[in-house]
Amino acid sequence: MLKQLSDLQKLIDPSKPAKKLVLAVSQDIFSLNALHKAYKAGFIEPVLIGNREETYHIIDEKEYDFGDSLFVEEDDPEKCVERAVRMVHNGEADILMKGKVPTPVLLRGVLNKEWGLRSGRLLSHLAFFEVSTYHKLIAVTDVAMNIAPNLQDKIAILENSVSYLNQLGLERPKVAVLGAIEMVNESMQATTDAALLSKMNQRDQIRNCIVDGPLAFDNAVSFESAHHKNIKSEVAGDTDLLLMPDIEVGNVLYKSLVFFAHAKVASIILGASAPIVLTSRSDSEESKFYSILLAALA
Ligand code: COD
Repeated sequence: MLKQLSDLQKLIDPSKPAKKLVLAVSQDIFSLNALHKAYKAGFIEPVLIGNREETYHIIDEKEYDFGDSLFVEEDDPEKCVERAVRMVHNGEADILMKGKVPTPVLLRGVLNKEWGLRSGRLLSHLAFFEVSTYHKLIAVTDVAMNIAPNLQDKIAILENSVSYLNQLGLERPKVAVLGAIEMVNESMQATTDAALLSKMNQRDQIRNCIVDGPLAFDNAVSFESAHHKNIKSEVAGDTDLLLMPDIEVGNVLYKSLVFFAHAKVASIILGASAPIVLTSRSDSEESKFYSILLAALA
């Protein structure tokens, strides 16, 4: 069982070569701090694309040594994104990472039809939280990419996340599909979608996991709450993955966990032709480091 984000580091195979990660718009102190740590730990070989003066100002001030890593000069953020995405598209790099550039600018590059990282699947965001009040790492999707997923999108989001969790060694992760309540109410789309996803899972249309929903947040994460409401569920109180109804709920939960519960977080974009590290500017250096680790494990 994965209890802490640091447990992820034990899953890295030191006999495998370092993965090449390209940082788009590299003049970002937090990304460079995390990248340097990953480089020193030996599982990442960085490529930096960005403004030379600003990037080297940070590197020199921090006295970082990136060895023979490649630096590509490009001042315009959109061109930076294009060059970085093209490198991954062409197989010259394994992982794409967002530097000092707005999320939609990076995502539009990733979705570019000619040189982007489309794979035919839906791209989705998966975040892992280490919260002191929960007994293991809890994954949450999608808090940053898909704005208002419909049922088909939720199936694709689940498949991306479950397949990644399977890869990390969770053979049948327990998935709670969240609603405001644990009963089906046809006026609440999240609850009807949740009930359908649970039935699809029972019928083997969604595999390699145990899905239950609708569950309200309290009974998804607390045995006592579930017991109190007389909910019989294999998932309630022991959830590995929370599926969010939409980006608003997801993003507010994400920020609440970090700001109110002091949770540690790491995240990754799945479903593209290569893993993408897309952390937000407010994420800590540690969070960015673990996000790089998630991408290296993908
Ligand atoms: N997976 C695969 N293809 C996609 C996806 C996806 N998740 N989203 C869009 N596409 C494809 C569409 O099929 C279409 O072909 C093309 O991309 C454009 O689709 P639009 O018109 O919906 O795309 P945009 O450019 O308006 O928006 C795409 C974004 C990812 C930029 C948009 O969904 C978005 O802004 N998401 C929220 C990102 C964000 O602000 N996150 C911050 C929270 S921290």
